[in-house]
Amino acid sequence: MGTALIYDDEMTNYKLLWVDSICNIEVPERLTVCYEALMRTGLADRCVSIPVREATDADILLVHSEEYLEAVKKTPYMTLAELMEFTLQYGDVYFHPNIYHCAKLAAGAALQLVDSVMTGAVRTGMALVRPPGHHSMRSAANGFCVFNNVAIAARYARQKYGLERVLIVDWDIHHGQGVQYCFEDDPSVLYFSWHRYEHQKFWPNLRESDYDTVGKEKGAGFNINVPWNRVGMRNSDYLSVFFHILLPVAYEFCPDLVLVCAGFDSAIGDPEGEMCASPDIFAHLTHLLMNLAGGKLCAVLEGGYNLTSLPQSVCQTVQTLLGDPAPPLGSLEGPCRSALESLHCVRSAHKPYWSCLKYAADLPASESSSKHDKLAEETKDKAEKETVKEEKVWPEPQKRVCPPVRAALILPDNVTCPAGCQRFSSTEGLDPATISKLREKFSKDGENNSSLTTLPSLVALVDKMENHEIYSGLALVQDVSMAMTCTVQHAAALFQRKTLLVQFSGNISDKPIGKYHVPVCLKKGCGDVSGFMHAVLSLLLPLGYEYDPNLVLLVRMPGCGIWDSVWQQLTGLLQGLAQGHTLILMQEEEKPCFVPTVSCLLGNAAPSLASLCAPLPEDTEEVEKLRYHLQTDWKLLQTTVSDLH
Ligand code: Q9C
Ligand code: ZN
Repeated sequence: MGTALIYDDEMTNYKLLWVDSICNIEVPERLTVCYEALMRTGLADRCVSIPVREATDADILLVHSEEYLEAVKKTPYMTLAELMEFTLQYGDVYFHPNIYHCAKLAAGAALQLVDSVMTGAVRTGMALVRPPGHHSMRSAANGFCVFNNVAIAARYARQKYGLERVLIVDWDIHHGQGVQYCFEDDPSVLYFSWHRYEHQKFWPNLRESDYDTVGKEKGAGFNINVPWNRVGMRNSDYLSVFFHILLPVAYEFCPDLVLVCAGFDSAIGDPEGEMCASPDIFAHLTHLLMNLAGGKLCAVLEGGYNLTSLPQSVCQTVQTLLGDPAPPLGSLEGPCRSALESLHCVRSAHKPYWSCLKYAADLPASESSSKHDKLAEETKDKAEKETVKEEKVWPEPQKRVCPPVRAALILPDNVTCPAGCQRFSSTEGLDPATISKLREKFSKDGENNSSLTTLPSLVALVDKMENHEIYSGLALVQDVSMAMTCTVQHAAALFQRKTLLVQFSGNISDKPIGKYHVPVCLKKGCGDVSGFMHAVLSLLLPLGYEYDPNLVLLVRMPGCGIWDSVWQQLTGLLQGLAQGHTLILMQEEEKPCFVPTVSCLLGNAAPSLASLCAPLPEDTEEVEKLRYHLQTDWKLLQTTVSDLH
């Protein structure tokens, strides 16, 4: 199933007509550079191109007042002086005779995208639009925004398709206060936003952008604000917030649709955000959201003002929506002190509302640490104001490798190979010495034919992954333990020990915990879906990302009792690591689960899990205990400042 790309040149046909040093960054080229980059890289051709439409009055009235709509309707007929005066009643925005038309197209593009995804014409998509939307309010334009494209899309999707829950992820660097106001008391729309805040010193300077604004009445808990109180946040800060706040809550919420306020002013080089996250982080943010809601994800452009990093970030997002495995991020540090403070504050503020946060640490009563930070900040600010901002430079994202074979399968002869995969049984290219060595090592019972055929194939498959001829693989074998030992030994030599081995079994490991050995014992095994997902999101993924493996070996021991849909989630999420080099080992008897697993290897989304109930307290405790134990070695596991050693 495809990826939609919605774009129309017409949305470049308005611009700032007077001098205004705040609005001069919102230029038509923002859109043209993105589209050109998508064309140049061939990504646009791989997408399904969907035409825009104008949003109707009824669409716009889902979010905005009649008075406001009628006022904006008059702008095409205004003189320059009248436009300037009209603009003055709003903050940080400009009008142009053609902006009303473009704003209807921008909102309409978001609705076309929702329709394409909800009817199943495509699985995901992105709309490249101007003007952006997330700052506009019921009766006000604001922050370059006229109509709230994503808020309208959320209401529209709820109404037209009867959706019960919509998740809005706002990774733009500004707070989408317009979206917050729209859904504040509405538990059917979960709004998540991170934003440059600097203790309210950054625009739009609202008290209600802080972490303790969590939603009202029935909507309490369904508004999540993550304030960034320092500039310069990096990839690891963004990922920490995904692992320890957004993803656990999103899986518990269980959305029917994911909408992204996809602003790229959160990337390095942006004059507004002044953050340091690289454009390829958006590949991972996208990937991590793509297994929610059965993969139904709509990204709608918001901000992004650096004309170099903006198109790079857009390409990373679209390429991930197309299903290409995410690029390597290289070594990540832990989150910085200020990010940890925010993480701690948000988790404790949302603790009453989400069972995944039930064991989050409380804030110290005095809030002294954050006061310290404020003081430090003020001294730093003074120093900074005197130094000139220097231009940031960063390397262009590497071209993402796309091996010709997506999934290679080692199967017994009586099992048919699903479409889109390659049956793999090859010792070609292996030297005979390797084969006889394998035979020596593993043929304990002489006649065991798996050591004669399966093991050499496994070894050859790993080699081809290393050479980027194959992304991922799956083997249905007679003896999983033997296959695992063999693969680990071979990969250790080949990949310099950068293999992430994820093993599921019904047995308890007798080896003690160590930096490189993390046994997780869940009370109901893998039977408790929420306990299991908690372990995956807040323990396995951060460990995996910080370890940065070249190969993920996922082993399903017989009788591990893991549900298919959970296993599929795991398979999907782990493909963000090692550039998608995932090798799965399963026992021949587990055939029923093999087709769904292969589907995930092929880049299809895992089916949505049912809304998660509270995990067993013992399981959460076990995971939290491990996280606490390991966070000196693995910084991405930290969630509070006191975790700093
Ligand atoms: N330097 C969007 O990104 N000006 N809007 C802030 C502080 C307004 C941004 C001034 C920025 C609006 C969609
Ligand atoms: Zn923005």
